[in-house]
Amino acid sequence: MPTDVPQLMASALADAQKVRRDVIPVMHSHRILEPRKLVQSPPGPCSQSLPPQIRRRRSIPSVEFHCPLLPLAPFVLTLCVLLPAANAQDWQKHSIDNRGRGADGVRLLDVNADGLFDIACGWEEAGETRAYLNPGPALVRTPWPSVTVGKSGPVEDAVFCDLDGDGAFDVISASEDQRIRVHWAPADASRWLDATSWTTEILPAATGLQNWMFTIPTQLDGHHGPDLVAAGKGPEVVWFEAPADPRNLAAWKRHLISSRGGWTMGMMLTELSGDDLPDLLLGIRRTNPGVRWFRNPGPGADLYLPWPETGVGVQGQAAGFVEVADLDGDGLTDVVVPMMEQRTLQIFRGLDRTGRRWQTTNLPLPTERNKGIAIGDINLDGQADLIVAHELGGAAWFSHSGNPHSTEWMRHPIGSGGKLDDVTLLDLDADGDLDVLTTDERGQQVIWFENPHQP
Ligand SMILES: [Ca+2]
Ligand SMILES: [Ca+2]
Ligand SMILES: [Ca+2]
Ligand SMILES: [Ca+2]
Repeated sequence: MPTDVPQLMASALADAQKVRRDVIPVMHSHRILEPRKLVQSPPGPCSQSLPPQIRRRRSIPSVEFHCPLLPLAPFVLTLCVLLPAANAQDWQKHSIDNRGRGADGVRLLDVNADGLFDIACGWEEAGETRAYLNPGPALVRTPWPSVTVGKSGPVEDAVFCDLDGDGAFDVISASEDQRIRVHWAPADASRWLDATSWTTEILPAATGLQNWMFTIPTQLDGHHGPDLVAAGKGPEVVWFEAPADPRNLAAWKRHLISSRGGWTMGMMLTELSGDDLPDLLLGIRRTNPGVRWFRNPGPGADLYLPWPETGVGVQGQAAGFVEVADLDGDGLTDVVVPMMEQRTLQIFRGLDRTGRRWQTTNLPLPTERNKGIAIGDINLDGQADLIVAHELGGAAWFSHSGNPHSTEWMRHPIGSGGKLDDVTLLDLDADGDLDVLTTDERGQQVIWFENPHQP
């Protein structure tokens, strides 16, 4: 019987993957995904590749999920609304991994089917990529069991996906040495936390084109295994088509989405054009800066054509990460983007289902270099709140007083210092409120802030 945490995790992982392989190979994807995202991304071993967005979106209108007292009476709702705003010192900071330098953003997926999101993280200065198994609420404040899955150069992004469909979740890293790497997980689940059992290979079709910032694994063409959408610090936005044998990385083919990319800060697949095909939304910092989306031209042969571009708001302004939600509950997607070189957070209200008409609100912020964004109900009042991470330190969340498309948002600091990346909201300690997961490249590295708004 295993006695320590890594052994327990490995044992649980082995059990979970045995179940997956023997009985229901892809059931874990469906269990975690919200139906809305399943529509956007066909089911497959990587279709839960956007868990932060799934979770955030799920969290917005679901008042009973975030405010358990709500069903009791409007009186209780009033109490929730009147709860005092939390102070920065109320948000306790915890470190998941403080060994090394340069933790640069997290991507989540439940890789061992225990219902808890696990983490992939690229360490840019250390030149390696690590994966973490969520130890559950009781141990979540201590360092998490982890494995270095491989060397990955000056890595900007790492994401889980079972790329070869063997039941073990692999990791794909995007790096500023003009390479995309696949870190193949051991098929033997009991060795998942053993670094020597992972192997790293380079995706030839990506090499030398430009520095890479992100990949999104997704089943794009409906053939073979999951494909990879990728963007970087250059004009090429592309997707890589998986061959019949995904392990044969030399056989992956590159297809152009657009030559109007740039220094990509934010990137997500989300349906914006009203045809149920996932479109690509980008926030670009330099080289063609701005917020824009590219319409998925598929299905069938049209998928291989360039994707038509639509600007969101005024172009030419340096954008940070991007996030979408139906902020006002009118059934239309809204887009929220922190601005890198302006003292604003831009809120774009979707005005129809074409993705072409947007109403812009510029929410004033204290400084420039606004970077990370997440949406969720932080204070459990049933209304969507925003959280913005600052590149030069600190994060704050914002609550509105009824109209999210006004500038009447109240700012609440969470912490200061460090160099933060994007932020992700999830209830890590299982106390009913959304905590804040992020990385601090210059501080305690992979960190989370504990939401003090306990129900
Ligand atoms: Ca898990
Ligand atoms: Ca695999
Ligand atoms: Ca709220
Ligand atoms: Ca919590």
